[in-house]
Amino acid sequence: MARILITSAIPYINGIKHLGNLVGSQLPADLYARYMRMRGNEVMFICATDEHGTPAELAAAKAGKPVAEYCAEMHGVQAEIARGFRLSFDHFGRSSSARNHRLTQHFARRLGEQGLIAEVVEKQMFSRADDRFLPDRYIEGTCPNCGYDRARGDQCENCTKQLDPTDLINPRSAVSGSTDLELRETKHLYLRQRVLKERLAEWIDSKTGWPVLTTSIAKKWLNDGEGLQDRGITRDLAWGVPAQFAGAPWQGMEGKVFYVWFDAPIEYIAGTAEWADAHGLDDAAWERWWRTDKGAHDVTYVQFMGKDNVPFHTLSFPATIIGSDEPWKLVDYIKSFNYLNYDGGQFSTSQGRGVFMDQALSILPADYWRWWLLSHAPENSDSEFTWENFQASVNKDLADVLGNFVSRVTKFCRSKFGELVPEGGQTGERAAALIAELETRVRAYEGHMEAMEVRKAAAELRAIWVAGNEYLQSAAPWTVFKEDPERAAAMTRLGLNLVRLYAVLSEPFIPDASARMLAAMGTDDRSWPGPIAEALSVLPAGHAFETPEVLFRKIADEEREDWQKRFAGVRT
Ligand code: B3M
Ligand code: ZN
Repeated sequence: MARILITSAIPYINGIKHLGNLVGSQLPADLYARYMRMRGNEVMFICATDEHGTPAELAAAKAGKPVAEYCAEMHGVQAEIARGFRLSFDHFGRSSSARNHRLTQHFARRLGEQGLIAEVVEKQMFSRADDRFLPDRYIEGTCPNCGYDRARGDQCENCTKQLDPTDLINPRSAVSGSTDLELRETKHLYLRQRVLKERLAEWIDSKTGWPVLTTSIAKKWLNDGEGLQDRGITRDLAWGVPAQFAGAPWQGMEGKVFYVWFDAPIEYIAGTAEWADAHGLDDAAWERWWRTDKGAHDVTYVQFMGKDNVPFHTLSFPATIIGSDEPWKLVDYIKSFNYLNYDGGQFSTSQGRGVFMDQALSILPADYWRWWLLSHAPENSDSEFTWENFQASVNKDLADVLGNFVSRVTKFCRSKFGELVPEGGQTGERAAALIAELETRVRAYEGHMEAMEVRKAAAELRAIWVAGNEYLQSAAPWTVFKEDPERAAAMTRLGLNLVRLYAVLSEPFIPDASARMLAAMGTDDRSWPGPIAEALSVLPAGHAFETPEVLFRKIADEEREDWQKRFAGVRT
């Protein structure tokens, strides 16, 4: 039994995530966590909401609520949707938790004590009307390059030119619209990443088995242009982890907080501590996952995230950990994803384009989405969601292949032998061939799951379902029954056992259907298959089962067209 720590990138608090966000981190992380648990490993699966930063403050202001209240509410909403998608977090924490405040300040203090924090005085735009400093993207004005009048302080959306706030003509606050702005001096803390460059490079070079998508991004940031830069880790904001605290090795940081990307990954650790607190456990319970001096030396730590998050996880967060000079667990493997596009364009939260998690669940149950998203995960390149493709996958893979198999076996048995696993003779050569095929396929499936090859695993699982269907089709117990009911009974017994085996193998992808299949088979034997012949004799003759209701329904053309229209525009 291995111990596996799994974290998913933590979604921002402001708003409900779209399906592209889901398939880029939380969902594949859940797939892996479920698989590892099914294999009998000890798993700790942590996610949380990422609650700090200007976007959270502004979203709260827009909702007319104090930011703490807004975050608490949205955390509840996101947690509920996560449950709806059956994301099996051991804990879904909050980066605004007391645990994260303490740990973030702890890391900052350690980094300061190691001489890795610099105090830098710089000039920033201050809005007198808003009584606050404005981050670059909250300053708007006219683009000096193309004349677009809503260019942001970091970039013009219209002509893509990179800008400084001082480049803008007629700059104004995006918060209030006020033009009463001035450059003011302010002090910030910088993490001296350049000092850590060699140690980071060495660490990344030691990760020979990492996906190219992960290492290429890391190396680009390490070596491109001027290479790794020191990074500002504080902001002039009210909402966040205070940068001035008892025991801090600096002064004069009142009214400032740590940058959201500094405290967000620390929440992986804090979230595990929150888990321990929630279960009334002591610190040792979470430290054995995170402190190599307290039991975490034998933990394998895997992170899941979209490609845009890779630099923060291959460089910034490791810089925090390594720089602390304490025995914290570093990530062992980073699984990163490309983007999922939506019907000829991009999913967009800011523009409300695409299907969002709550909307998806209002149309169809989680398993339908889980199956499509995972079997089309954007692993080696970006992939695209289209309604046609979604309909085809659901109807073919889930309804025609798996659902149909379960329904045929159980209905046939009920009509000829009743709802008890039938006794009977030998199954014959076809069954032997099926078992041999499954032996190979199940081992291949395990290999893909272990390697986090999500699409390959889905393809193998589908092939495993297809094999059962083809067996049933060619063995044709309904025909054999007329001549040799004993043999038809044996075939049916095999079929019913296949239903249980499919339930076990499919659990990580489609947990609800899996549970229904097991319930229908009247068993809670979820043991992972060793030799397939053995796994297919778990349900003995005389064992009672029930014929389940339709496992997966088909998507009709009219429905698809209706959804296509409904989700063509912009979410309001
Ligand atoms: N919230 C960005 C994102 O959701 C950010 C991830 C933090 S992971 C520590 O894409
Ligand atoms: Zn422009």
